[in-house]
Amino acid sequence: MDHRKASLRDEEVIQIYRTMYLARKLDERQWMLNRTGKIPFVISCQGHEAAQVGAAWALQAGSDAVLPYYRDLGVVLTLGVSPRDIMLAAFAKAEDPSSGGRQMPNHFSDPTLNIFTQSSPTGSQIPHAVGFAWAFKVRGEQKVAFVSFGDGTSNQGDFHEGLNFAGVHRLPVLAFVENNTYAISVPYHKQVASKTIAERAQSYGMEGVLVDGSDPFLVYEAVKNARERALEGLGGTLIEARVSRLVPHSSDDDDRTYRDQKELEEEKARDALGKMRTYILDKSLIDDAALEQLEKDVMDIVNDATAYAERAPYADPSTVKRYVYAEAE
Ligand SMILES: Cc1ncc(C[n+]2csc(CCOP(=O)(O)OP(=O)(O)O)c2C)c(N)n1
Repeated sequence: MDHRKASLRDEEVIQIYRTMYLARKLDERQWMLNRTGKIPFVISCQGHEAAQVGAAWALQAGSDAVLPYYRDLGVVLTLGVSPRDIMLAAFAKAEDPSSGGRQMPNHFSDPTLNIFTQSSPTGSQIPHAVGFAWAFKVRGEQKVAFVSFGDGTSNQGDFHEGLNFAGVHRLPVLAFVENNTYAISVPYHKQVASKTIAERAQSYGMEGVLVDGSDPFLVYEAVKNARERALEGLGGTLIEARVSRLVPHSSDDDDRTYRDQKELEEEKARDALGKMRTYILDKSLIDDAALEQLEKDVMDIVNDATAYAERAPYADPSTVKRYVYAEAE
């Protein structure tokens, strides 16, 4: 889709590409750090960036409640989480703002940006988001709750209970499914009988929208429209973005045991990040030299975040009980 059809300015398109590129490079760096034994775990955004940045571009940072899931590096970077904060969590250092180095990486949280952490059981963030939306409605606040998750998670009880409640009460919830067609090793056709996840919205009395998650402008438009409907009191939307998972489920997984590598190579050839790079050059939104400089600047940021987090101190062992037990005043 042409970005002008989505009323996006040229400069915004460059920023969207930059954020997608930053997410990819931070993610790749984490795999290198994991394979060299420096960080314990990686769970990737690779292949989801276009959908994530496009979706978050339509949100009001610091006002809307955002309950992302572990792949949503592109969402949280768009909303203002810094690369240093991402790396501090990856290295489990004391200064990590999401948990002081205690939580698994990618359980993103930043209360100053209204980003609230998910719990590790997948889908538990959905009823939490519905609760936020209910509060917004009761208080008459012009805000929405955005919650994201994967296709496998749309089979959890929390999904059905949360969306049913949101539908009954016409709550301003944007439920965003990043459908990469795998739940670890289980392919879509073995977990969902319907053709799409979006069509499940009908049974909750909500709008359902299916969108190509490799096109950030389409995703932006879908989320923006859904947000406007929600603010008009017309209820929530279930948005399904079709994306690709370009790497194994996590750094503890070997996808060669269950995934057709030819299919994976085909998905890599259609990588949304490469498509976006071609788009901004073809539309002359940037020239080769400026794009090279932009990418070099991003790598400097990734290097800075890595060095900063690696040098940062671990939490003091005497604080081990902090955030687990209430502390005496
Ligand atoms: C309730 C629950 N069951 C199982 C798990 C283990 N688990 C972690 S991620 C995951 C797959 C989720 O797949 P999906 O929702 O499609 O998201 P994706 O990782 O593919 O983006 C599973 C089964 C969990 N964390 N919580």
